[in-house]
Amino acid sequence: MIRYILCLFYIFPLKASDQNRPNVIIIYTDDIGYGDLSCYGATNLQTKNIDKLAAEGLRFTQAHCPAATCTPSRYALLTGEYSWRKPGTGVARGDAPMIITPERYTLADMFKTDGYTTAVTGKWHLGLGAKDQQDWNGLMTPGQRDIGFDYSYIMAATGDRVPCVFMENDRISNLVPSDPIEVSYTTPFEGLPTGKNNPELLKVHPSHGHDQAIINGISRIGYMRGGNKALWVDENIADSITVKAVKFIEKNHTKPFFLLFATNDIHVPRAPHPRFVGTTDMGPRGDAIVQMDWCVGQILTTLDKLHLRDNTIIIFTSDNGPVVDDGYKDDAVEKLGGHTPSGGLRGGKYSKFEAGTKVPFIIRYPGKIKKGVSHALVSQIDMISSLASLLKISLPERSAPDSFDEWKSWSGKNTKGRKYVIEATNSASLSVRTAQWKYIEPGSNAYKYDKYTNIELGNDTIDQLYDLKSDPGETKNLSIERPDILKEMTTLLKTIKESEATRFKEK
Ligand code: NG6
Ligand code: CA
Repeated sequence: MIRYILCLFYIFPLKASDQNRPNVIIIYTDDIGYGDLSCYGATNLQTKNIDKLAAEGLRFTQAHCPAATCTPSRYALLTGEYSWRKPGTGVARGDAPMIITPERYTLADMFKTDGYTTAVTGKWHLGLGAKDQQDWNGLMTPGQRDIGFDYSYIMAATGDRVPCVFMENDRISNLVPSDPIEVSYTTPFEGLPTGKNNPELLKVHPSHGHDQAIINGISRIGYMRGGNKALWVDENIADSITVKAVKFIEKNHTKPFFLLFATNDIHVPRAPHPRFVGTTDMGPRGDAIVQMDWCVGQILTTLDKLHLRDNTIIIFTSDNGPVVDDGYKDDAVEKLGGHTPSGGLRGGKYSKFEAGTKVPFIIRYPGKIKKGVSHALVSQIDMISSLASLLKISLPERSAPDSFDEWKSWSGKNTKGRKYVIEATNSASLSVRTAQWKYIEPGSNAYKYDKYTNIELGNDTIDQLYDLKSDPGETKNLSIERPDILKEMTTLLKTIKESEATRFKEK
């Protein structure tokens, strides 16, 4: 008998701390700007669940995502490597192959190898399957389960890109074999209407792009045919991914779990469920924010119900800064009504200015981290190393090359944070900021404003240097006046760019 028990311990070694290891939930929202939530100053709408999270946790005022668009931010979040070191991490098409390859160590691997059960639900947008070998009607590998997730229920790319289907554990959910799906980003399918040719079929019209396949009366980027039973209903996306997240928590609540809950809100097309329509005076963009807040509420309620509140770390943040008109005529501009999505920062999504990457960031870990507000400079690039440090996990050699252990800042013990944060966009030139200074590298200025959204991109042929302490809106370029600081910042950026890694010394 004793031998049998010892044997069991050998097969399932229990960590001394097993019972106490916290669950971790990252709520990764889409296109939520620094000023979009009431706990960050918005007054035209109320985000009561996120406000509760902020009141019970630590709310950061100087937090950054790694890049000003989705795919590169998500790449950096999951790998701990800056996206600009890795070509091919720009905004991915809906039929892009998997960008993070299986041999790569990821945030999910970190949890999984430490005995956590891991899941991702919601927006993916990091590619799927192998190049030129994608099988939309079969098993799509490599997928999330090859990079450390035990369970996945995802949208392949974005709401505005085909295929408009959910994938559960690497297969299209609800696909009927007699109605296979086909996807193309180059050629329309003969006989099928498009947004361009059949605007009369649309319930929302594009303002730019988004005029290809029509699904649910909304035209998208890319063409698709078939898979009719599997198509998502836009108004139900938030419910679908939340239900799957809640089920995952309920099913796995007796052992430590990690959940990446990646909302579709508030990316375009914004089509909130009818019960949220009109909850703000701001049209679909405002209503989508309230819907996203409701999703957060569902997660909080589930934790309370299962008595997991105290032993679960929740990190709430966004993948990039805000955009108002991102391609559909959805009244977002007309009904803004004085709301400032960027919270007064310059630029927005796509931009090198602060609104591109400075985002809401809230951590709740009841009783374990300080409640209140932190002005420490933090970045999502540090997710892997900071959580590894908290959980006492040693990272494999040469993994997460740019991710620092900032748990002391994330838990409120260190009020300064990182020495610097790198901000990336879709262009080659980068920005670096410290607590006080922001430097934007010169590059092409062919586009001062994004040609679709009219967002100021921060592109220029000259050096830009701003004093964020006295000039958070980046209005006065001090590159000529302060050659000393300019030198410091250019040297810092050069060193980081020339190295292969910042966490460890490359060999
Ligand atoms: C742009 C799309 C925009 C959005 C963005 C990706 C056009 C004209 N614009 O190319 O609508 O989909 O890509 O957003 O097609 S992200 O948040 O996923 O990075
Ligand atoms: Ca985004």
